[in-house]
Amino acid sequence: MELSGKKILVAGFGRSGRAAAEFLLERGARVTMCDNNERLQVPREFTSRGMRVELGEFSIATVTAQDMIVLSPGVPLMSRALIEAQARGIPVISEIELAFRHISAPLIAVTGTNGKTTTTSLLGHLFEGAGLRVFVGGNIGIPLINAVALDPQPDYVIAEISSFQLETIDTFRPHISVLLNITDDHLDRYASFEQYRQAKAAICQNQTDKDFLIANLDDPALQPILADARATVFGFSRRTAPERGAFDDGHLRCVCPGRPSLSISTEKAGLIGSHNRENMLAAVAAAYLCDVPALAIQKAIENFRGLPHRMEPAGEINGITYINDSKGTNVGACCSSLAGVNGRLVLIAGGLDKGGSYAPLIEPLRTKARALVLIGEAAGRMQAELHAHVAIVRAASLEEAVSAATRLAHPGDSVLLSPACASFDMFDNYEHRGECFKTIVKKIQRTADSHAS
Ligand code: UMA
Repeated sequence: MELSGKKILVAGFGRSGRAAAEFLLERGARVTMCDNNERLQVPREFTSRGMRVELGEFSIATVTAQDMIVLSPGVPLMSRALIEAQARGIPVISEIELAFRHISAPLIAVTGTNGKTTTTSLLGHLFEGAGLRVFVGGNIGIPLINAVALDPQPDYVIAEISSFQLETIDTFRPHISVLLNITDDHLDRYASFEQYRQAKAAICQNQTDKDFLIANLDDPALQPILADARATVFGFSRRTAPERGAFDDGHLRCVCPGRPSLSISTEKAGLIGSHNRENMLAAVAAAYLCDVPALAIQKAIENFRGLPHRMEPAGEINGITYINDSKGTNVGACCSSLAGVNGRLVLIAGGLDKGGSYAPLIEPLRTKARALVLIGEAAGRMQAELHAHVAIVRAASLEEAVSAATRLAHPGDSVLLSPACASFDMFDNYEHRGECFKTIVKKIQRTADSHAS
Protein backbone atom coordinates (compact mmCIF):
# COMPACT_ATOMS: atom_id res chain seq x y z
CA MET A 1 0.00 0.00 0.00
CA GLU A 2 1.54 3.30 -1.13
CA LEU A 3 1.61 5.84 1.69
CA SER A 4 4.00 8.47 0.37
CA GLY A 5 2.28 11.82 -0.08
CA LYS A 6 -1.04 10.52 1.33
CA LYS A 7 -2.88 12.76 3.78
CA ILE A 8 -3.37 10.57 6.84
CA LEU A 9 -4.90 11.48 10.17
CA VAL A 10 -3.80 9.70 13.33
CA ALA A 11 -6.64 9.97 15.84
CA GLY A 12 -5.36 9.63 19.42
CA PHE A 13 -1.70 9.95 20.38
CA GLY A 14 -1.09 7.24 22.97
CA ARG A 15 1.05 4.15 22.41
CA SER A 16 -0.87 3.06 19.33
CA GLY A 17 -1.12 6.51 17.71
CA ARG A 18 2.52 7.40 18.31
CA ALA A 19 3.72 4.15 16.75
CA ALA A 20 1.38 4.63 13.78
CA ALA A 21 2.53 8.25 13.29
CA GLU A 22 6.16 7.17 13.46
CA PHE A 23 5.56 4.50 10.82
CA LEU A 24 3.59 6.83 8.53
CA LEU A 25 6.15 9.65 8.73
CA GLU A 26 8.87 7.13 7.92
CA ARG A 27 6.93 6.13 4.78
CA GLY A 28 6.53 9.74 3.60
CA ALA A 29 2.84 10.27 4.46
CA ARG A 30 1.53 13.78 5.24
CA VAL A 31 0.49 13.14 8.83
CA THR A 32 -1.93 15.15 10.94
CA MET A 33 -2.53 14.08 14.53
CA CYS A 34 -5.68 14.88 16.54
CA ASP A 35 -6.07 14.22 20.22
CA ASN A 36 -8.82 15.36 22.59
CA ASN A 37 -6.28 16.10 25.32
CA GLU A 38 -5.53 19.83 25.01
CA ARG A 39 -2.56 19.57 27.36
CA LEU A 40 -0.85 16.75 25.47
CA GLN A 41 2.92 17.24 25.04
CA VAL A 42 3.96 16.26 21.54
CA PRO A 43 7.67 15.40 21.21
CA ARG A 44 9.63 17.59 18.78
CA GLU A 45 10.82 14.53 16.84
CA PHE A 46 7.28 14.36 15.38
CA THR A 47 6.62 18.05 14.67
CA SER A 48 10.12 18.58 13.25
CA ARG A 49 9.31 15.88 10.66
CA GLY A 50 6.24 17.82 9.53
CA MET A 51 3.46 16.24 11.61
CA ARG A 52 0.58 18.71 12.07
CA VAL A 53 -1.03 18.69 15.51
CA GLU A 54 -4.60 19.57 16.50
CA LEU A 55 -5.56 19.19 20.13
CA GLY A 56 -9.08 19.39 21.60
CA GLU A 57 -12.34 18.44 19.89
CA PHE A 58 -11.77 16.77 16.48
CA SER A 59 -12.51 19.32 13.73
CA ILE A 60 -14.83 18.17 10.92
CA ALA A 61 -12.85 20.24 8.39
CA THR A 62 -9.56 18.54 9.33
CA VAL A 63 -10.93 15.03 9.65
CA THR A 64 -12.80 15.14 6.33
CA ALA A 65 -9.80 16.54 4.44
CA GLN A 66 -7.88 13.24 4.78
CA ASP A 67 -7.25 10.31 2.44
CA MET A 68 -7.34 7.92 5.40
CA ILE A 69 -7.76 7.91 9.18
CA VAL A 70 -5.87 5.64 11.57
CA LEU A 71 -7.86 5.31 14.76
CA SER A 72 -6.37 4.55 18.18
CA PRO A 73 -8.28 1.78 19.99
CA GLY A 74 -9.39 4.04 22.84
CA VAL A 75 -11.04 6.53 20.46
CA PRO A 76 -14.64 5.50 19.79
CA LEU A 77 -16.06 5.95 16.30
CA MET A 78 -18.97 8.06 17.44
CA SER A 79 -17.57 11.60 17.39
CA ARG A 80 -19.35 13.87 14.87
CA ALA A 81 -16.19 14.39 12.84
CA LEU A 82 -15.48 10.65 12.49
CA ILE A 83 -19.11 9.89 11.58
CA GLU A 84 -18.95 12.60 8.90
CA ALA A 85 -15.67 11.20 7.54
CA GLN A 86 -17.18 7.71 7.24
CA ALA A 87 -20.28 9.14 5.54
CA ARG A 88 -17.96 10.71 2.92
CA GLY A 89 -16.30 7.33 2.31
CA ILE A 90 -12.95 8.15 3.92
CA PRO A 91 -11.43 4.86 5.13
CA VAL A 92 -11.14 4.68 8.92
CA ILE A 93 -8.82 1.86 9.95
CA SER A 94 -7.20 0.73 13.17
CA GLU A 95 -3.45 0.53 13.68
CA ILE A 96 -3.65 -3.31 13.55
CA GLU A 97 -5.17 -3.07 10.06
CA LEU A 98 -2.38 -0.74 8.95
CA ALA A 99 0.16 -3.13 10.46
CA PHE A 100 -1.41 -6.22 8.87
CA ARG A 101 -1.09 -4.68 5.39
CA HIS A 102 2.69 -4.48 5.85
CA ILE A 103 3.53 -7.62 7.85
CA SER A 104 4.71 -10.62 5.84
CA ALA A 105 5.19 -13.13 8.71
CA PRO A 106 2.29 -15.48 9.57
CA LEU A 107 -0.01 -13.92 12.14
CA ILE A 108 -1.51 -15.61 15.19
CA ALA A 109 -4.11 -13.34 16.80
CA VAL A 110 -5.66 -13.95 20.21
CA THR A 111 -8.87 -12.38 21.44
CA GLY A 112 -11.50 -13.04 24.10
CA THR A 113 -12.81 -11.24 27.13
CA ASN A 114 -10.43 -12.92 29.55
CA GLY A 115 -7.13 -14.74 29.35
CA LYS A 116 -5.86 -13.14 26.16
CA THR A 117 -2.73 -11.59 27.67
CA THR A 118 -1.77 -14.83 29.44
CA THR A 119 -2.45 -16.91 26.31
CA THR A 120 -0.54 -14.50 24.05
CA SER A 121 2.46 -14.45 26.42
CA LEU A 122 2.37 -18.23 26.81
CA LEU A 123 2.28 -18.63 23.03
CA GLY A 124 5.33 -16.39 22.69
CA HIS A 125 7.06 -18.47 25.36
CA LEU A 126 6.13 -21.78 23.65
CA PHE A 127 7.39 -20.65 20.26
CA GLU A 128 10.58 -19.07 21.60
CA GLY A 129 11.24 -22.24 23.60
CA ALA A 130 11.25 -24.12 20.29
CA GLY A 131 13.88 -21.74 18.92
CA LEU A 132 11.46 -19.78 16.72
CA ARG A 133 11.80 -16.00 16.30
CA VAL A 134 8.59 -14.26 17.33
CA PHE A 135 7.21 -10.75 17.75
CA VAL A 136 4.69 -10.60 20.60
CA GLY A 137 2.57 -7.44 20.68
CA GLY A 138 -0.81 -5.77 20.11
CA ASN A 139 -3.16 -4.95 22.98
CA ILE A 140 -0.57 -6.47 25.32
CA GLY A 141 1.22 -3.10 25.17
CA ILE A 142 3.57 -3.15 22.17
CA PRO A 143 1.80 -1.75 19.10
CA LEU A 144 1.49 -4.31 16.29
CA ILE A 145 2.82 -1.77 13.78
CA ASN A 146 6.25 -2.14 15.44
CA ALA A 147 6.49 -5.62 13.86
CA VAL A 148 6.61 -4.14 10.36
CA ALA A 149 10.10 -2.66 10.73
CA LEU A 150 11.64 -6.01 11.77
CA ASP A 151 14.11 -7.16 9.14
CA PRO A 152 14.21 -10.06 8.68
CA GLN A 153 10.58 -10.64 9.63
CA PRO A 154 10.11 -13.03 12.58
CA ASP A 155 8.93 -16.61 12.03
CA TYR A 156 5.58 -15.66 13.62
CA VAL A 157 3.83 -12.51 14.75
CA ILE A 158 1.76 -13.27 17.85
CA ALA A 159 -0.75 -10.57 18.74
CA GLU A 160 -3.23 -9.93 21.53
CA ILE A 161 -6.16 -8.19 19.88
CA SER A 162 -8.98 -6.26 21.60
CA SER A 163 -12.53 -5.67 20.42
CA PHE A 164 -11.68 -1.95 20.11
CA GLN A 165 -8.93 -2.74 17.60
CA LEU A 166 -11.23 -5.09 15.66
CA GLU A 167 -13.96 -2.46 15.19
CA THR A 168 -12.09 -0.84 12.30
CA ILE A 169 -10.39 -3.67 10.43
CA ASP A 170 -10.89 -4.28 6.73
CA THR A 171 -8.49 -6.94 5.39
CA PHE A 172 -6.96 -8.08 8.73
CA ARG A 173 -6.70 -11.86 8.42
CA PRO A 174 -4.79 -13.96 10.94
CA HIS A 175 -3.55 -17.37 9.78
CA ILE A 176 -4.62 -18.59 13.22
CA SER A 177 -7.30 -16.81 15.25
CA VAL A 178 -7.77 -17.76 18.87
CA LEU A 179 -11.14 -16.93 20.43
CA LEU A 180 -11.06 -17.74 24.15
CA ASN A 181 -14.44 -16.64 25.52
CA ILE A 182 -16.92 -13.76 25.39
CA THR A 183 -18.61 -12.47 28.53
CA ASP A 184 -19.95 -9.03 29.50
CA ASP A 185 -17.29 -6.32 29.25
CA HIS A 186 -16.92 -2.79 27.92
CA LEU A 187 -20.68 -2.23 28.04
CA ASP A 188 -19.82 1.43 28.59
CA ARG A 189 -18.60 1.46 24.95
CA TYR A 190 -21.01 -1.00 23.32
CA ALA A 191 -24.79 -0.57 23.17
CA SER A 192 -25.32 -4.29 23.86
CA PHE A 193 -23.56 -7.60 24.46
CA GLU A 194 -24.47 -8.52 20.88
CA GLN A 195 -22.57 -5.50 19.55
CA TYR A 196 -19.54 -6.45 21.68
CA ARG A 197 -19.74 -10.06 20.43
CA GLN A 198 -19.87 -8.85 16.82
CA ALA A 199 -16.76 -6.74 17.37
CA LYS A 200 -14.91 -9.81 18.70
CA ALA A 201 -16.25 -12.03 15.88
CA ALA A 202 -14.46 -9.81 13.35
CA ILE A 203 -11.20 -11.58 14.21
CA CYS A 204 -12.18 -14.41 11.84
CA GLN A 205 -14.28 -12.48 9.29
CA ASN A 206 -11.59 -12.55 6.56
CA GLN A 207 -10.27 -16.05 7.24
CA THR A 208 -10.65 -18.83 4.66
CA ASP A 209 -10.49 -22.61 4.95
CA LYS A 210 -6.69 -22.32 4.68
CA ASP A 211 -6.71 -20.58 8.08
CA PHE A 212 -7.57 -21.91 11.54
CA LEU A 213 -9.99 -20.71 14.16
CA ILE A 214 -9.10 -22.06 17.61
CA ALA A 215 -12.22 -21.49 19.69
CA ASN A 216 -13.62 -22.46 23.06
CA LEU A 217 -16.36 -25.03 22.37
CA ASP A 218 -17.61 -24.80 25.97
CA ASP A 219 -18.63 -21.12 25.68
CA PRO A 220 -22.19 -20.81 24.31
CA ALA A 221 -21.53 -17.17 23.35
CA LEU A 222 -19.13 -18.42 20.65
CA GLN A 223 -21.63 -20.79 18.99
CA PRO A 224 -23.03 -18.25 16.46
CA ILE A 225 -19.47 -17.30 15.47
CA LEU A 226 -18.46 -20.96 15.02
CA ALA A 227 -21.58 -21.60 12.93
CA ASP A 228 -20.59 -18.80 10.51
CA ALA A 229 -16.84 -19.48 10.46
CA ARG A 230 -15.15 -19.99 7.10
CA ALA A 231 -11.84 -20.93 8.71
CA THR A 232 -11.04 -24.52 9.63
CA VAL A 233 -12.34 -24.78 13.18
CA PHE A 234 -9.97 -26.35 15.71
CA GLY A 235 -12.10 -26.28 18.84
CA PHE A 236 -10.93 -26.77 22.39
CA SER A 237 -13.00 -28.12 25.26
CA ARG A 238 -12.67 -29.14 28.87
CA ARG A 239 -15.87 -31.22 28.65
CA THR A 240 -15.73 -33.26 25.44
CA ALA A 241 -13.10 -34.63 23.10
CA PRO A 242 -13.59 -33.14 19.62
CA GLU A 243 -12.61 -35.18 16.53
CA ARG A 244 -10.32 -32.36 15.51
CA GLY A 245 -9.24 -30.09 18.32
CA ALA A 246 -7.83 -29.89 21.82
CA PHE A 247 -9.22 -31.27 25.07
CA ASP A 248 -8.33 -31.69 28.72
CA ASP A 249 -8.63 -35.09 30.38
CA GLY A 250 -5.98 -34.33 32.97
CA HIS A 251 -3.47 -34.07 30.13
CA LEU A 252 -3.74 -31.40 27.44
CA ARG A 253 -4.36 -33.31 24.23
CA CYS A 254 -4.61 -32.33 20.56
CA VAL A 255 -6.02 -34.55 17.82
CA CYS A 256 -6.31 -33.92 14.11
CA PRO A 257 -6.99 -36.43 11.31
CA GLY A 258 -3.81 -36.92 9.30
CA ARG A 259 -1.47 -35.64 12.03
CA PRO A 260 0.13 -37.41 15.00
CA SER A 261 -1.76 -36.55 18.19
CA LEU A 262 -0.19 -34.66 21.09
CA SER A 263 -0.32 -35.21 24.86
CA ILE A 264 1.08 -32.70 27.37
CA SER A 265 1.29 -33.42 31.10
CA THR A 266 0.25 -30.56 33.40
CA GLU A 267 1.60 -32.10 36.58
CA LYS A 268 4.39 -29.52 36.74
CA ALA A 269 2.57 -26.70 34.91
CA GLY A 270 3.50 -23.20 36.07
CA LEU A 271 -0.04 -21.81 35.63
CA ILE A 272 -2.75 -22.56 38.18
CA GLY A 273 -6.55 -22.22 38.15
CA SER A 274 -9.27 -23.65 35.94
CA HIS A 275 -9.37 -20.69 33.53
CA ASN A 276 -5.65 -21.11 32.94
CA ARG A 277 -6.29 -24.67 31.75
CA GLU A 278 -8.36 -23.14 28.94
CA ASN A 279 -5.58 -20.66 28.18
CA MET A 280 -3.04 -23.50 28.08
CA LEU A 281 -5.30 -25.61 25.82
CA ALA A 282 -5.64 -22.73 23.35
CA ALA A 283 -1.92 -21.97 23.30
CA VAL A 284 -0.95 -25.64 22.98
CA ALA A 285 -3.45 -26.00 20.11
CA ALA A 286 -1.84 -23.12 18.19
CA ALA A 287 1.64 -24.53 18.81
CA TYR A 288 0.45 -27.97 17.62
CA LEU A 289 -0.98 -26.51 14.40
CA CYS A 290 2.37 -24.78 13.77
CA ASP A 291 4.27 -28.05 14.33
CA VAL A 292 6.11 -26.89 17.45
CA PRO A 293 7.80 -30.07 18.80
CA ALA A 294 6.03 -31.78 21.73
CA LEU A 295 9.12 -31.65 23.95
CA ALA A 296 9.42 -27.87 23.54
CA ILE A 297 5.71 -27.47 24.35
CA GLN A 298 6.04 -29.68 27.46
CA LYS A 299 9.05 -27.71 28.75
CA ALA A 300 7.43 -24.33 28.10
CA ILE A 301 4.23 -25.36 29.92
CA GLU A 302 6.37 -26.30 32.91
CA ASN A 303 8.52 -23.19 33.09
CA PHE A 304 5.98 -20.47 32.23
CA ARG A 305 5.28 -18.64 35.47
CA GLY A 306 2.31 -16.44 34.49
CA LEU A 307 1.99 -12.67 34.58
CA PRO A 308 1.77 -10.04 37.30
CA HIS A 309 -1.71 -8.99 38.47
CA ARG A 310 -3.32 -12.21 37.23
CA MET A 311 -3.87 -14.59 40.14
CA GLU A 312 -0.44 -13.52 41.36
CA PRO A 313 0.52 -14.79 44.84
CA ALA A 314 1.12 -11.67 46.95
CA GLY A 315 2.06 -13.22 50.30
CA GLU A 316 0.96 -15.48 53.14
CA ILE A 317 0.39 -14.03 56.61
CA ASN A 318 -0.85 -16.02 59.62
CA GLY A 319 -2.16 -18.77 57.33
CA ILE A 320 -4.04 -16.35 55.04
CA THR A 321 -2.99 -16.34 51.37
CA TYR A 322 -3.19 -12.98 49.54
CA ILE A 323 -3.81 -13.09 45.78
CA ASN A 324 -3.43 -10.12 43.46
CA ASP A 325 -5.84 -10.42 40.52
CA SER A 326 -6.09 -6.69 39.78
CA LYS A 327 -6.40 -7.56 36.06
CA GLY A 328 -9.79 -9.08 36.92
CA THR A 329 -11.43 -5.96 35.49
CA ASN A 330 -14.77 -7.50 34.54
CA VAL A 331 -17.35 -9.84 36.03
CA GLY A 332 -16.35 -12.84 33.88
CA ALA A 333 -12.70 -12.56 34.93
CA CYS A 334 -13.69 -12.28 38.59
CA CYS A 335 -15.91 -15.41 38.29
CA SER A 336 -13.02 -17.39 36.76
CA SER A 337 -10.67 -16.23 39.49
CA LEU A 338 -13.17 -17.16 42.23
CA ALA A 339 -13.39 -20.63 40.65
CA GLY A 340 -9.60 -20.89 40.61
CA VAL A 341 -9.16 -20.36 44.38
CA ASN A 342 -9.09 -23.44 46.61
CA GLY A 343 -11.10 -23.18 49.84
CA ARG A 344 -12.90 -20.20 51.41
CA LEU A 345 -12.03 -16.60 50.65
CA VAL A 346 -12.75 -12.93 51.24
CA LEU A 347 -13.14 -11.04 47.98
CA ILE A 348 -12.12 -7.39 47.55
CA ALA A 349 -13.95 -5.94 44.55
CA GLY A 350 -15.32 -2.68 43.12
CA GLY A 351 -13.90 0.24 41.19
CA LEU A 352 -15.18 1.97 38.08
CA ASP A 353 -18.48 0.47 36.95
CA LYS A 354 -18.55 -0.90 33.38
CA GLY A 355 -22.33 -1.12 33.18
CA GLY A 356 -22.89 -4.92 33.13
CA SER A 357 -24.81 -7.07 35.63
CA TYR A 358 -23.05 -8.38 38.76
CA ALA A 359 -25.48 -11.32 39.04
CA PRO A 360 -22.96 -13.93 37.70
CA LEU A 361 -20.98 -13.36 40.92
CA ILE A 362 -23.87 -14.51 43.14
CA GLU A 363 -23.30 -18.28 42.88
CA PRO A 364 -19.49 -18.32 43.29
CA LEU A 365 -19.75 -15.83 46.17
CA ARG A 366 -22.48 -17.89 47.87
CA THR A 367 -20.42 -21.06 47.72
CA LYS A 368 -16.93 -19.68 48.40
CA ALA A 369 -16.90 -16.24 50.00
CA ARG A 370 -16.93 -15.53 53.71
CA ALA A 371 -17.45 -11.86 52.88
CA LEU A 372 -17.18 -9.26 50.14
CA VAL A 373 -15.33 -6.01 50.77
CA LEU A 374 -16.32 -3.24 48.34
CA ILE A 375 -14.41 -0.16 47.21
CA GLY A 376 -14.84 2.51 44.54
CA GLU A 377 -17.68 4.03 42.55
CA ALA A 378 -19.35 0.71 41.74
CA ALA A 379 -19.70 -0.24 45.42
CA GLY A 380 -23.28 1.04 45.73
CA ARG A 381 -24.61 -0.87 42.71
CA MET A 382 -22.67 -4.02 43.62
CA GLN A 383 -24.04 -3.89 47.18
CA ALA A 384 -27.60 -3.45 45.88
CA GLU A 385 -27.25 -6.50 43.56
CA LEU A 386 -25.32 -8.79 45.91
CA HIS A 387 -26.23 -7.97 49.54
CA ALA A 388 -28.88 -10.73 49.76
CA HIS A 389 -26.26 -13.39 48.99
CA VAL A 390 -23.06 -12.48 50.84
CA ALA A 391 -21.96 -10.43 53.86
CA ILE A 392 -20.77 -7.03 52.60
CA VAL A 393 -18.38 -4.49 54.12
CA ARG A 394 -17.72 -1.10 52.48
CA ALA A 395 -14.24 0.46 52.58
CA ALA A 396 -13.10 3.97 51.64
CA SER A 397 -9.66 2.93 50.38
CA LEU A 398 -7.81 -0.18 49.23
CA GLU A 399 -5.77 -0.11 52.45
CA GLU A 400 -8.94 -0.09 54.54
CA ALA A 401 -10.32 -2.91 52.34
CA VAL A 402 -7.27 -5.14 52.86
CA SER A 403 -7.39 -4.54 56.64
CA ALA A 404 -11.09 -5.41 56.72
CA ALA A 405 -10.53 -8.55 54.60
CA THR A 406 -7.67 -9.63 56.88
CA ARG A 407 -9.95 -9.33 59.94
CA LEU A 408 -12.72 -11.31 58.20
CA ALA A 409 -10.53 -14.13 56.81
CA HIS A 410 -9.73 -17.27 58.84
CA PRO A 411 -6.41 -19.14 58.72
CA GLY A 412 -6.46 -21.32 55.57
CA ASP A 413 -8.57 -18.76 53.65
CA SER A 414 -7.48 -16.51 50.80
CA VAL A 415 -7.92 -12.76 50.45
CA LEU A 416 -8.50 -12.20 46.75
CA LEU A 417 -8.34 -8.80 45.04
CA SER A 418 -10.33 -9.34 41.83
CA PRO A 419 -12.30 -6.13 41.36
CA ALA A 420 -14.70 -7.01 38.46
CA CYS A 421 -14.38 -3.31 37.58
CA ALA A 422 -11.94 -0.90 35.93
CA SER A 423 -9.49 0.92 38.17
CA PHE A 424 -9.57 4.51 36.93
CA ASP A 425 -11.79 5.94 39.71
CA MET A 426 -9.02 5.41 42.30
CA PHE A 427 -5.85 4.38 40.42
CA ASP A 428 -3.88 5.18 37.24
CA ASN A 429 -4.56 1.68 35.85
CA TYR A 430 -4.90 -1.94 36.97
CA GLU A 431 -1.13 -2.30 37.34
CA HIS A 432 -1.07 0.63 39.78
CA ARG A 433 -3.97 -0.94 41.73
CA GLY A 434 -2.17 -4.31 41.87
CA GLU A 435 1.13 -2.74 42.96
CA CYS A 436 -0.70 -0.83 45.76
CA PHE A 437 -2.30 -4.10 46.89
CA LYS A 438 1.08 -5.84 47.04
CA THR A 439 2.61 -2.92 48.98
CA ILE A 440 -0.25 -3.01 51.51
CA VAL A 441 0.16 -6.78 51.96
CA LYS A 442 3.92 -6.31 52.51
CA LYS A 443 3.15 -3.69 55.19
CA ILE A 444 0.79 -6.11 56.98
CA GLN A 445 3.50 -8.77 56.70
CA ARG A 446 6.08 -6.48 58.36
CA THR A 447 3.68 -5.67 61.21
CA ALA A 448 2.93 -9.38 61.68
CA ASP A 449 6.67 -10.19 61.64
CA SER A 450 7.46 -7.50 64.21
CA HIS A 451 4.71 -8.81 66.53
CA ALA A 452 6.05 -12.33 66.17
CA SER A 453 9.65 -11.39 67.04
N1 UMA B 1 -8.06 9.93 23.11
C1 UMA B 1 -8.76 10.86 22.36
N2 UMA B 1 -10.11 10.71 22.27
C2 UMA B 1 -10.78 9.70 22.88
C3 UMA B 1 -10.06 8.76 23.65
C4 UMA B 1 -8.68 8.90 23.72
O1 UMA B 1 -8.19 11.78 21.79
O2 UMA B 1 -12.01 9.62 22.75
C5 UMA B 1 -6.61 10.06 23.21
C6 UMA B 1 -6.11 10.26 24.63
O3 UMA B 1 -6.12 11.64 24.99
C7 UMA B 1 -4.70 9.68 24.58
C8 UMA B 1 -4.80 8.64 23.47
O4 UMA B 1 -6.01 8.86 22.77
O5 UMA B 1 -3.74 10.65 24.23
C9 UMA B 1 -4.84 7.26 24.09
O6 UMA B 1 -5.10 6.30 23.10
P1 UMA B 1 -5.69 4.88 23.50
O7 UMA B 1 -6.73 5.04 24.55
O8 UMA B 1 -6.07 4.16 22.26
O9 UMA B 1 -4.47 4.17 24.26
P2 UMA B 1 -3.02 3.75 23.73
O10 UMA B 1 -2.03 4.29 24.68
O11 UMA B 1 -2.83 4.05 22.30
O12 UMA B 1 -3.09 2.17 23.99
C10 UMA B 1 -3.82 1.35 23.08
C11 UMA B 1 -4.65 0.36 23.91
N3 UMA B 1 -5.58 1.11 24.75
C12 UMA B 1 -6.91 0.91 24.70
O13 UMA B 1 -7.42 0.10 23.99
C13 UMA B 1 -7.76 1.77 25.60
C14 UMA B 1 -3.73 -0.47 24.78
O14 UMA B 1 -4.51 -1.47 25.43
C15 UMA B 1 -2.70 -1.19 23.90
O15 UMA B 1 -1.77 -1.86 24.73
C16 UMA B 1 -1.94 -0.16 23.05
O16 UMA B 1 -2.90 0.62 22.28
C17 UMA B 1 -0.98 -0.82 22.04
O17 UMA B 1 -1.67 -1.64 21.14
C18 UMA B 1 -4.75 -1.28 26.85
C19 UMA B 1 -6.21 -1.50 27.18
O18 UMA B 1 -6.67 -1.04 28.23
C20 UMA B 1 -3.95 -2.29 27.66
N4 UMA B 1 -6.98 -2.24 26.34
C21 UMA B 1 -8.36 -2.58 26.62
C22 UMA B 1 -8.45 -3.81 27.48
O19 UMA B 1 -7.50 -4.62 27.47
O20 UMA B 1 -9.51 -4.01 28.12
C23 UMA B 1 -9.08 -2.83 25.31
